[in-house]
Amino acid sequence: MTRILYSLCGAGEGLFFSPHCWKAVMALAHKGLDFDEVPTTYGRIADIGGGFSKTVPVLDDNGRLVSDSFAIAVYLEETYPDRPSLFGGEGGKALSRMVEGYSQMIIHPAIMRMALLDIHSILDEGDKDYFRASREKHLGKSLEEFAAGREAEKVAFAAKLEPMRHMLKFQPFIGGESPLFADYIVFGALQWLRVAAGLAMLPPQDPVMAWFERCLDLHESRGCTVTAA
Ligand SMILES: N[C@@H](CCC(=O)N[C@@H](CS)C(=O)NCC(=O)O)C(=O)O
Repeated sequence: MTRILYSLCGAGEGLFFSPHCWKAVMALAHKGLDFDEVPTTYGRIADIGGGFSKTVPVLDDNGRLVSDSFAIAVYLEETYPDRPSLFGGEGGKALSRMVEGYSQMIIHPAIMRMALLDIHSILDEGDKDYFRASREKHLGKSLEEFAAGREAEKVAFAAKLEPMRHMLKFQPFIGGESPLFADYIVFGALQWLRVAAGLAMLPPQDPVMAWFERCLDLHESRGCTVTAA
């Protein structure tokens, strides 16, 4: 039995920084499944399974290929139902889509504004031109122009986590007393920021930081295997 997760890396093979790949890593760890995390640059994604996916993460579970972090979590839940649940039932799976929307539409764009140049700087040299060209085409401006608002975004960022602080008044994890995949969705976003640029824009006494530290401690401190910027 071989289980491989293809996971985006920067310069240095252990520099795993992708929010979506961290979701898949934490989902596999939550299920208690052994896997090899294969460092994959942007330039190597096309080599996985003969061009199976344009994006990582990609899970190869003994020959069965699955791409997309949420689809990987659903696959793991259905394939390994006797392992700890990632969703706590159908309602939890449905609610996790709301958390995915919050993370990708509110938190990710803010992280892009704060950390795009930092992300570019930690990439493998062979990826830098591709990243710049593809992101500048998508943004319609240079990385530097886009990053001009980074200091203002650092001030504005804490307010975007207010839904998390509201939730943390009632429970230690989005999943309740213990984490579920929904926690790993937001964790993946903040781990991306931590690895690329650090979390200095959030005060240490912020309840979100306490929750994030709890997530870093999970699954034999898997999240701490990559150091903060
Ligand atoms: N919806 C996908 C998004 C995956 C995704 O966008 N991955 C990025 C890395 S964080 C990627 O592989 N991008 C390839 C590229 O930009 O060429 C998921 O949740 O897995």
